[in-house]
Amino acid sequence: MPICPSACPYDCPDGCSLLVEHQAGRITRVTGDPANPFTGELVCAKMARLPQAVHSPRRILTPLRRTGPKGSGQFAPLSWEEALEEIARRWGEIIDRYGPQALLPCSYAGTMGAVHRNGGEAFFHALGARGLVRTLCSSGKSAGWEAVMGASCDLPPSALAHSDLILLWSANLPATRLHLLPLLKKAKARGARVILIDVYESPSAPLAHQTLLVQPGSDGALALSLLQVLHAEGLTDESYLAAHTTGWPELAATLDRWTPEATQAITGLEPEAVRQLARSYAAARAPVIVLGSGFSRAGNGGEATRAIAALPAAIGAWARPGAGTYGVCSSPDLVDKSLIRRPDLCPGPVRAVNINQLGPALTGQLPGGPVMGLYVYHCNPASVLSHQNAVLAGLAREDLFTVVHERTMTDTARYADLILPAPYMVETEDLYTPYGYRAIQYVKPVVPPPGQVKSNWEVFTLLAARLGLDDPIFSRTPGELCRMLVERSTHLTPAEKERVLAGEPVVLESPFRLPVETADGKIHLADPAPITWYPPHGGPEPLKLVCAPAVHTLNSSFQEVEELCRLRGESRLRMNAADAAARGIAHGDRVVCRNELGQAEFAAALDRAVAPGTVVAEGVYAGEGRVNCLTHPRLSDLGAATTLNDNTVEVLPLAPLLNFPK
Ligand SMILES: Nc1nc2c(c(=O)[nH]1)N[C@H]1C(S)=C(S)[C@@H](COP(=O)(O)OP(=O)(O)OC[C@H]3O[C@@H](n4cnc5c(=O)[nH]c(N)nc54)[C@H](O)[C@@H]3O)O[C@H]1N2
Ligand SMILES: Nc1nc2c(c(=O)[nH]1)N[C@H]1C(S)=C(S)[C@@H](COP(=O)(O)OP(=O)(O)OC[C@H]3O[C@@H](n4cnc5c(=O)[nH]c(N)nc54)[C@H](O)[C@@H]3O)O[C@H]1N2
Ligand SMILES: [Mo]
Repeated sequence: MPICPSACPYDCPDGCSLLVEHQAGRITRVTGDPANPFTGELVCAKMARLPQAVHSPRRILTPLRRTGPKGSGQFAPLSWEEALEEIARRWGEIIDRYGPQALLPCSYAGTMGAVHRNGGEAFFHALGARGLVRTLCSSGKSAGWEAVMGASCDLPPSALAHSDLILLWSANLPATRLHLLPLLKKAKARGARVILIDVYESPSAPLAHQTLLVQPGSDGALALSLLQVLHAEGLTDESYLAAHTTGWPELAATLDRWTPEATQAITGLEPEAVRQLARSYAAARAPVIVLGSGFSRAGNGGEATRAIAALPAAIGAWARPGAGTYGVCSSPDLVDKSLIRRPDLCPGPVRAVNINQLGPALTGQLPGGPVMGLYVYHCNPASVLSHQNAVLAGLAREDLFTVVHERTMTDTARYADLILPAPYMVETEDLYTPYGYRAIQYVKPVVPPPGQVKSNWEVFTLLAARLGLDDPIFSRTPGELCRMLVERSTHLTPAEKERVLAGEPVVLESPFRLPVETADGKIHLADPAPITWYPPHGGPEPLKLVCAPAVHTLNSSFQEVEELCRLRGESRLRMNAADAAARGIAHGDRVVCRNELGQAEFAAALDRAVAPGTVVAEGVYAGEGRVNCLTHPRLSDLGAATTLNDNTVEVLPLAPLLNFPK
């Protein structure tokens, strides 16, 4: 059976290299490509079932036009010719009446390929459309890191194998960083200790020797307490601090405020547990903080990242091989994506919508003029964005012309006026540069696209031709764009470029020791002010709501695979046992979770420990009345990011009669 190399296009730090078996236009098996030394033969449960996704009966294979009310999911096929003609006509009318900024693109992370993720930006820049600020994921974390470390990259994942203390801080390895598991196992076999810091016993908990359950939004306070103990007990590396940081005296002068006793009410941790953690951290030879992003999706997420980023500096970790952090910024952009995004094509300054505020933008609650045309590609805003009810109200607007380029009838596609059929990566050509380690892979299609499916870039070139956008980029093929990105990369040697263009997964060695890439080469601990902690946005309800990833789906993707949906199970709300008991809720009961924005139903789950006063909803589920009804479109302090984990709710048993008999 023919086997072709490919790469995972999903938004995951591990970015696997793959081998795809196929026969007669169908893919039959997907395995890990041993040519990639980091991801090797191990693939996740999701990717192993890619054939079921690609050949799902739910796939959309032709353009579709809406025939029923918005949201009804009633559509009839039309030709590409008719669809493109309709888009050009409707957009022309919108531009004539409201100007091009009444057109808004909405895209995020359905594919991470350099061409198909970014090419639309060139198109919408050339059109002069409204801008989209894409800060849905971990921009708060990135901004906090940059404030302290500049453009520095942290450790490569291989560092873990050499570590003797691994803090899994807000990091869910079995779900989101599977390829760290073999490295963690090696480190543990050599005696490394593993500590999980999370708001609940996540799937990472069984990997850890100890789990510290903290209050959501309290991580910055915990980091400051650790710094306080390190400082008070003389465990800091003062010569490292003097040589490589600025602002340590100013920060140290504030630390008395952050004793473990003072932060106990914030973090929920026993002071002695915090002291022990600080001492172990200082005593370790090569401590690594594996930093996920969940903690940073809060009103204080940027500042919290600053505080965590100060920890390795305080003990001089960066001077020691294998010590520091992993997971914040593990790879520089190996190719210059602005060559594809082409901000220079923009006719002038444009207003922009932050993707987290799409609902308010579509329902006219934000300044900037009306949005009359929406083009959604590789994103499922109706499921993944905060304030789901506002997003749905916006999408339901009769006067909004919505085009959705999708693979299946997602929550968003249901509201489209026109749906265009989209591909899987095995049907496209693209260049992948994973963000969890330094690697690059150029991938060709394995099978032809089924039906009338077209790639993101192909649609943009067709639309550009209709709309008279004549920059030469719009006549380039994806292959030509990939080649241009590789050839113009300043990070790759000529030999590496050749290997990339030959289709090899090229994994680059990263140095253990990090050069601090701030303007002055120093780690900034008090710029513009000493690192601090302030409360997250919070809310009036008594329980804090956290949205955690599910193992068997990736954001809203993979729900087209029934087997994965079965393995994931129904939508659950994980609760602390005492909080549940106080509300008369037992394991398995149907509950309703409410706040001022909306309400959503779940099955209560009490089988894993959860921090008191906290509830956790794993995964994104299709349908209305889901967890994102309860999440605010407020932004983080730094990075204008989502604050999806910074909301409060009340939980009630759903009519007790419904829960009986079991
Ligand atoms: N299987 C699977 N894989 C995925 C995804 C998925 O949905 N499913 N999503 C992909 C994407 S887009 C991304 S960005 C990454 C995300 O990958 P991660 O960064 O690992 O995941 P997060 O969503 O950030 O959540 C990690 C953990 O943070 C915890 N957490 C939440 N709030 C807090 C807090 O205030 N303090 C602390 N200490 N912990 C907290 C959550 O309980 C969760 O266990 O994973 C990618 N990979
Ligand atoms: N409650 C809750 N909300 C969340 C999260 C959570 O964990 N919990 N995670 C958040 C995070 S970290 C992120 S990054 C976002 C992710 O949000 P999104 O970027 O919307 O990601 P997905 O939900 O995976 O949806 C991507 C869609 O793109 C489509 N797609 C894939 N490839 C292509 C392609 O080549 N072309 C086109 N046109 N379409 C394609 C897929 O079919 C899928 O429907 O969600 C955020 N929202
Ligand atoms: Mo993400």
